Amino acid sequence: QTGYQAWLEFHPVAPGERYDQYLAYSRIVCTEEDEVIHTAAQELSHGIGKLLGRAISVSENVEGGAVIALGTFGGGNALVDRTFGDETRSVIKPEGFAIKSDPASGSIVIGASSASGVLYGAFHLLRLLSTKQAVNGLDVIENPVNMLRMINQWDNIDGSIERGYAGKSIFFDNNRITTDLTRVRDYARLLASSGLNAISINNVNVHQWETKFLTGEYLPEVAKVAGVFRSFGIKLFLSVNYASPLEIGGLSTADPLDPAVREWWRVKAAEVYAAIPDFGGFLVKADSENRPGPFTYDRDHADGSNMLAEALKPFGGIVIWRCFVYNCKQDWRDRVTDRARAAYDHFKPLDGRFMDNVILQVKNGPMDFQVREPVSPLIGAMETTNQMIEFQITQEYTGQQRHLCYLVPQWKEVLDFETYAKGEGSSIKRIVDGSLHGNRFSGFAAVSNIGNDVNWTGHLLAQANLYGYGRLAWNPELSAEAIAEEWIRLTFGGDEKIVSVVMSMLMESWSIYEAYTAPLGVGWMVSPDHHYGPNVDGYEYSKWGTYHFADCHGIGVDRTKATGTGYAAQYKGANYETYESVESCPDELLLFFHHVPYTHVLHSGQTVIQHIYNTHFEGVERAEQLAVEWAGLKGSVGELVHKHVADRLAEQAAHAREWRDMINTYFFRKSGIADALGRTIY
Ligand code: BDP
Repeated sequence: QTGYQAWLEFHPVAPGERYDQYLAYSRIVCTEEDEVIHTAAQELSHGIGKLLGRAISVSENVEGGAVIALGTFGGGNALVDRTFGDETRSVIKPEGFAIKSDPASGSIVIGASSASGVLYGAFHLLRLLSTKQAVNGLDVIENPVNMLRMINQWDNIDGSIERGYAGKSIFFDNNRITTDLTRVRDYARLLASSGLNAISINNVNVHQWETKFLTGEYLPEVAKVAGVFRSFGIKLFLSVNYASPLEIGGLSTADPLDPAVREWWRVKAAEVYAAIPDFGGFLVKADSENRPGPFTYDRDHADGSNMLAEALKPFGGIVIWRCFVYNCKQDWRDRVTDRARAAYDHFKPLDGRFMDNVILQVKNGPMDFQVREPVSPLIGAMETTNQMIEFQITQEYTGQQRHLCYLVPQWKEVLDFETYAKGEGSSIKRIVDGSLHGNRFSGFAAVSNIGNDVNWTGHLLAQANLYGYGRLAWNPELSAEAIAEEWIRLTFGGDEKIVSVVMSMLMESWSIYEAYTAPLGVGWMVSPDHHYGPNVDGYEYSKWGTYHFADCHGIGVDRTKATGTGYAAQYKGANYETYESVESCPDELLLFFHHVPYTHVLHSGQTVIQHIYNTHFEGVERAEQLAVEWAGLKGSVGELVHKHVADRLAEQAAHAREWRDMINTYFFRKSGIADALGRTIY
């Protein structure tokens, strides 16, 4: 057991469990000639075959005995058509599905209005079977809540992955697109089985070579990759270089209002669609961290994105335009320029100017995927603009897949956050599912955490984040616990001891990581560039806009309207007041919004300095405890997997001690205040 199969391991069902019940289905009935439906039938046959330890065939024969039938409504599968009446059909959305038991034949019938709906239905049924649930009397209706459920790869053509912690790219190698697409296919299965439907395959930082993806030299190869994803109902997107007309088009400008530039993009879009008829569209990082963009020509981001949207529109393509735009060359002596403000300041005034096939992709927080940040105030603030949220599955700032950090609880908090964008009931999840503002396009994007490591994610338990992201994008109402439990059962089988131990490890892990790293929402304090490990002042005197302002009196960033950068005023309604006031600001975000003395007393009753000491001592104890809990599973999980995770947890504990000692010593020396509990601080 290497972890390669991830949540599609299909552990055998033991006789005496549900074995006999599952054995009753004699074949899989599939009558439609469609690539995705065939994938669905094959997946069922493969999965059930492994669960039961015997082959189950795919047939077109509808009549006779209990079967598993699948197909689209009106698509020619008689069992599907007689099982689902108009009432059911009318509530199934394009990618949704229904699963129903047919009392007459004892069959299970999967019906959907599209082929991808059938595939999601097949994976749903496999999930039920793999988690050993009863499947007689099924009556399931599922629709995805979010339209776009996307993964962003940050892979480079040389095979490296920006912020990748699980090996090299599975897409690219040595300046070519990989020709053996077996691994890409296996990845597509993992994504589709968790509910995802879109992928951009190259890094948002598009350099010279990747710019050429839009040329005849690379398009045929990109088309082959698109073909692999197509058979799993997943659309392919490319990250594009805003300066492409200059770099590969021979033009002297990339000015979005220049007719020659617009024409160049129109022709380019037509070429791309000739190669990939169902191409998704372009993902763009512009005017951000030294990438080119419309600012060079004194144009704004509506001009820039609309130009691309116009080119893609005839083909049904979309432009996903990132809002991670800020000044990365600021003067650290300037206490007023606030990076947290930047996305809102740049984009909010442009509301109403974007074409309807532009989507703004906004990071979950205003800074950059820290372990704790407030929710971005831009999400929901643009009533007439399509928006989607961007999460980071790859653990750049959360332990780089050497530390355990199950991120679903963090994402849940973000999604449940009340923005008051349209008064009460304006949660983030209702904005990104498009329902609050009635957007044409919306959804989820996230940076992937996979590479060519045999277990995909480096740390085996980090697979839970990839799986959880897909499940949450499908249905943000699922709880973090429910997703974790599903993932554990699918990955490790049904042993209750494994379920309870791994569940508690996952559910504690985010708070443990937060405890021994940067305190109270202040963020950063990591080593510059690679972002692993503690370095309290690593970013303090730099150009990146990431400061904590610690001195001998206190710490934190004053982002109030009254005396600080004014960032707090970007929030609506009660949120503004809550964050503006040092009294009402939640403890976990105190230092994000306020500069306070070390003796400031938190709602918890502790002073800031004592909180720092306590959480860092406790964080280490809790990290050590993770290793103890896992040790208790020796013999219950495969030996290789056990050792692999044990090694990572040992490194995490050692590294947590390094964090503790550096942070505690730093603040002890700065503040001169001793630990009230008298523990050793160096
Ligand atoms: C930061 C990463 C950087 C990315 C950037 C982005 O450190 O590598 O290019 O975000 O999102 O978190 O564009």
